[in-house]
Amino acid sequence: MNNRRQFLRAASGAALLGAAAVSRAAQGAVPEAPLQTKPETQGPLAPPSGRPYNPVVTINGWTLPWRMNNGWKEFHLVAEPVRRQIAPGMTAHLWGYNGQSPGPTIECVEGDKVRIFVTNKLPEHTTIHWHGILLPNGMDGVGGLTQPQIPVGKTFVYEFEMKKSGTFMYHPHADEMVQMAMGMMGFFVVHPKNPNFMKVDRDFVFLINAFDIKPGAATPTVNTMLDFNLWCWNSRAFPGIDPFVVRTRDRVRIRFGNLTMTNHPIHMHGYDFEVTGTDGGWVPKSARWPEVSVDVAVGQMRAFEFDAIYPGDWAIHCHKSHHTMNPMGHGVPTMIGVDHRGVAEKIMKLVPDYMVMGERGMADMGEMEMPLPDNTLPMMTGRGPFGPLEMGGMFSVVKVRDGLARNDYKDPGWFQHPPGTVSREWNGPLPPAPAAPAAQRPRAASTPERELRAVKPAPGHKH
Ligand SMILES: [Cu+2]
Repeated sequence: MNNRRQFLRAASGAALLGAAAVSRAAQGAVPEAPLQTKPETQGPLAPPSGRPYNPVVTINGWTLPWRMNNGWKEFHLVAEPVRRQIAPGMTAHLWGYNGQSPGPTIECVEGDKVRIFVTNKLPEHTTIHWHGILLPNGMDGVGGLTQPQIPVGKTFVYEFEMKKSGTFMYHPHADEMVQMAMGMMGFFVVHPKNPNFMKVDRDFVFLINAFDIKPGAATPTVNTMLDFNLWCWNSRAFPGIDPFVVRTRDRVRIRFGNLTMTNHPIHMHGYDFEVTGTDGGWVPKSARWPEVSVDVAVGQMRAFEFDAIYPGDWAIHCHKSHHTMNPMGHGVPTMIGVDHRGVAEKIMKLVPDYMVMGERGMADMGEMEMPLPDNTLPMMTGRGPFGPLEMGGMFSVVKVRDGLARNDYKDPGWFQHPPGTVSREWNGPLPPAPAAPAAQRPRAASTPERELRAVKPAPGHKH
């Protein structure tokens, strides 16, 4: 983690040019704004001061350090252009906070008095709205409605007391569509005052975001309304999304918020779970029901919990299948069942590299080495212990393992299956095909009309 002294020096240099980011007096009062540029999951930040709590782990992200100042917990966010590796092989030019999109997770405790400095290093004005947090109206961060916009180069301060614990987020309420389409958002967790309330052993958080970055480009198309092509968790797409590493028998919570323009049914394999929280608060026990998928609508947050009693590599993904794909290839026509060998031969005489795609489905693309434009992810990619995964976008793995240390979030590698527990090819005799019960045999009424017409009347039959 680098510190921000360099930036503050640069800012005071800029003051000479009449574009002061922070006034000299304010500079003395503003805490450092730590910077993070590594895309890997940074692990929990144990609270060095203030009330005790059980920290969260931000998937491919980090938690913003703070300082205590006369009973106030002080944070410093810097809104700025950033470079974010979406997955190895592709880096996007986004806007974010403190070196990354999304910005750092802010963690504090119910009852805390929080002061957040926001410095605007974007090329346009901004604000921050604290989504779901109960606060004075003037701290709500809606540019033009509850405050003036934060001009380029200026620092504003937000101050409020945490009235309740829960799962929240922050994002601009300024140039709405552009700033979120560029990646400006962050997670905000308020821990309960009693660390034993809703206590879990592992608590993961991430934001769901989407970009429209044309193959070969690096900057999102910001005026896109629905047709996004990069489906991300914390501005990362598979295989760039780190695994959720869990110790067998841990109580686990996974929390996420949706800042895309469509809903995402988040599905986890191997377990059932209960939704225990939303951005509105904790769900009482009597109001929970079991699920294996939970849909998260636009602008919503969900937290679910389970006891990790089944070791394994359990997929976790959005259940919209085009959300587990990367950009390339969606413009390809469906060729399943089309025999175009003759056509391909003719075209290959004209275009030597011509490649026929998709006549048996698209699975071959998981393995194919296709020429891609620079800075572009393959549509389906990633390898597992049994071959190509044929995935992209919103996909990761919950890795439940015996014998991990309490705070060990290192990737433990692939699951070692107990002998005889993996699906395998069957080489023995097949059971005879069962006869359909009489009730299920096709009746004349269900025979397609075309076939009915083809049936010739029996000799001597009269209409
Ligand atoms: Cu989705």
